[in-house]
Amino acid sequence: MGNLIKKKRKKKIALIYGVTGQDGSYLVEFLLKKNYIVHGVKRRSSSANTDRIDHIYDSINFKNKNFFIHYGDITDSSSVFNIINNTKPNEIYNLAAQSHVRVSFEIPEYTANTTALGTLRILEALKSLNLFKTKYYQASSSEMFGKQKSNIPQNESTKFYPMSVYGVSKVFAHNTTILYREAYGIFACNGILFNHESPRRGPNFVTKKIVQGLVRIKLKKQKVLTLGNLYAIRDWGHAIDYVESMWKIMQYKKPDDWVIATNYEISVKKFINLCAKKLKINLIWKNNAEKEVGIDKDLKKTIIKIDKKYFRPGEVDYLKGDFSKARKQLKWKPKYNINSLIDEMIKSELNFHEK
Ligand code: NAP
Ligand code: F7E
Repeated sequence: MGNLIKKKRKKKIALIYGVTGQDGSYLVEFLLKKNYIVHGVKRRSSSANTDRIDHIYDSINFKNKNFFIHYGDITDSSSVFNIINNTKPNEIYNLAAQSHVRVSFEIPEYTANTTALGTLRILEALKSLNLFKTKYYQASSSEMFGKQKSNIPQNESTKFYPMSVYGVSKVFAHNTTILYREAYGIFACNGILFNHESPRRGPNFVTKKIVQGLVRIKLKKQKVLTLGNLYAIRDWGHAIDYVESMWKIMQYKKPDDWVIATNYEISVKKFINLCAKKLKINLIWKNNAEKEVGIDKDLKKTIIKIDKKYFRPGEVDYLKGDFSKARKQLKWKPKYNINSLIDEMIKSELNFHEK
């Protein structure tokens, strides 16, 4: 009898903005396993942008009948309105953003339009369509904490001090989410996620760039890896763990804001050292500041150099998250640690070159 009722219960509908990104791709997999019908929004681009989800959605074979893709853009209000109206989702996950911090200094207005105003467009659409039962998840970011001298680790009460256009835009989106929750009663939540990585991470984020570079150097397909600030400290988790937290946030009895992190922090340089050790590269460091170099001691060759172009006009030096609220109320904790994360990223990179 219980099974019969379960079968008859209507499937939940989720709408994901940013479905082609790192987190979007893992979230589709997660929600399909939970028996959701999933709609994803992809933007038009002149070259393929669906690599991360092609294995789930295949337009020729229709591999998954519960997954649908729509063309749309978070900067286009009419498309946001129409997609939400046509899909009438139970849950919206807004992961769409110009998500690169350094790039946000170069395209500030576009970043604000996407990362800040995109949130407003979705919430306004929910309000105009009277969809007050649709839950909303906002991809907030530890980058909002920015410059913190003594507030370490950061939690839900830590004051924001963003140091980039991206960070400022995320603060706007975060506060807009709270406003629509309080002013209109929308079930709108913020997940304040610290850095999270995976084999699907974009190649211009530092962890992927390091793993990709060192593997290629090991295989003699690249000579030098050029980086920026080696001394920034981050709390790095795995995207698979973090998309689970997004879903848990949406299932909690009331809408709220949550920090999601591992509470373990290392510098970019330590991340490089861990990768080098796992790849059996005998790495030593020489010189300071912009002249600092990483040398393969066995081959007597410089394999890491610093280039000023990767430094940012405003830097975030130290991020470490306190996720005790999520641990206690959502019963969430990460399954991966920094070692298993790096192991998986290296393995995937090596597999790629073996093909
Ligand atoms: P990502 O890989 O850069 O993915 C961003 C997604 O947004 C992509 O699907 C991208 O589409 C889409 N997008 C960009 N501009 C758009 C537009 N104008 N209209 C519609 N879609 C657009 O980012 P991620 O690492 O998965 O992160 C997901 C979200 O979490 C982002 O909002 C990010 O800012 C936030 N966040 C990430 C982290 C992290 O460490 N990963 C931490 C905290 C918060 P294309 O594929 O076409 O580019
Ligand atoms: O930089 C330093 C850089 O670009 C990490 C996004 O997902 O997480 C991410 O933002 C650190 C910074 O991530 C290079 O200066 C050194 O201090 O990998 P990243 P991010 O800026 O922390 C937050 C939470 C988000 O929300 C964002 O969407 O590494 N670094 N050398 C470098 N960074 C890059 N990208 N490239 C370098 O060559």
